Amino acid sequence: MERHKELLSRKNEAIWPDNGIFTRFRHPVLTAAHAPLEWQYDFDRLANPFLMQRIGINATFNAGAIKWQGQYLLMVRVEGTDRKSFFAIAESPNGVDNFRFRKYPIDIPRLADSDTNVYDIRLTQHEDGWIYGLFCTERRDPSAPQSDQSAAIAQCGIIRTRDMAQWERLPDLKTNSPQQRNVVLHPEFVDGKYALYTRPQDGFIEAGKGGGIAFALTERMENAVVHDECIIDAKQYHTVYEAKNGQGPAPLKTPEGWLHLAHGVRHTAAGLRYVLYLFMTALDDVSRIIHKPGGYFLAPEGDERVGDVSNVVFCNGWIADNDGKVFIYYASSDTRMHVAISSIAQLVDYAKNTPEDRFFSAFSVENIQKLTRKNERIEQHSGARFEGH
Ligand code: M1P
Repeated sequence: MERHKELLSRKNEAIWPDNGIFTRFRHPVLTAAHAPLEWQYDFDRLANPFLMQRIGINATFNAGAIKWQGQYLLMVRVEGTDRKSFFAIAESPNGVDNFRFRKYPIDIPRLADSDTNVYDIRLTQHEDGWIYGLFCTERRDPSAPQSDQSAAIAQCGIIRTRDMAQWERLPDLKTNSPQQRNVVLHPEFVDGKYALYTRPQDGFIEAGKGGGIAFALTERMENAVVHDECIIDAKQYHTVYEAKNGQGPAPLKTPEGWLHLAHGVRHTAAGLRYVLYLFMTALDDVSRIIHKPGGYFLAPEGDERVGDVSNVVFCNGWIADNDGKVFIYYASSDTRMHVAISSIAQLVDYAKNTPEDRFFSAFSVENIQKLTRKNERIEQHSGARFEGH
């Protein structure tokens, strides 16, 4: 208990120098070891003479995020040793350390067709007054033969709340896609409708022909139905999102457009590699991309590279403070949660001024030549080597 208390109150520290785009922090903000001991141990001496762990927590990752009553709230995907994920809220006063789980995990109301597993919630404070949580609900594929015990169907589950305590379950989103993950609700109405980013996919793992981040509209969130999904950001050969991609958290509004964080997946000899990338859409058309830097924004580094599913970073929660600071909550390797801090000004600058991917090595060389020549001119002009930096 003493060690647990120490871990929960450990101060986090920024890692310097950073890359000018965001600042990473020394320690993960949440790990399996942060889970309340009351969830894991029976403290009745007679019933548990060995002080044996009765329920194991395997990982805490892929958290939705929201600023709520002055606290930084993460709605965390907690995975038990039984492989089942559930959601639990952890709160911090400063967003970088001292996260503490609420006493009980969230009891998501069940539908008639129970979810086998729930994960990766995206929280959206919508202008209709509700806070929505869109998450992945997974069930065994009913058409799979008995011999296949891993075929699953993923779809989008929907809950909503007004107080981050009581949750109402709505029917799952209906789309024409056989599988659906990474569905995110846009915070504002578009043409009087609810706007969604979806990720239609053919198989449970493979995006197939439906691959890409899509945009779709639904008249209502109660019995939400989407008829058309229009791909706005397709997977593409020899990019960091060549195998599949998915919208991260709900986009952030800025005076120059909407900031989107997404994950991109590519194949490697060591398996799939997940990185984060960023793009912006127009204020007058949230489905039109106006800036898209080439390459990744954030990729797994150091210890982040290793975990239950190695070489993965995933983000489905960020918080923009009123002073423009942005807290990016990302998970590494399906195991633990981290924070990186940036700002609206930095992210917009990054989106507008990072060279786009022009899909050929020769163009990448051209970009480097252009920048180096520019720096040469600056150096000749000032006679000094970038002293201000
Ligand atoms: O294991 C990496 C990620 O794989 C899935 O993401 P996607 O749907 O884009 O393939 C999800 O299961 C996610 O939870 C997981 O982190």
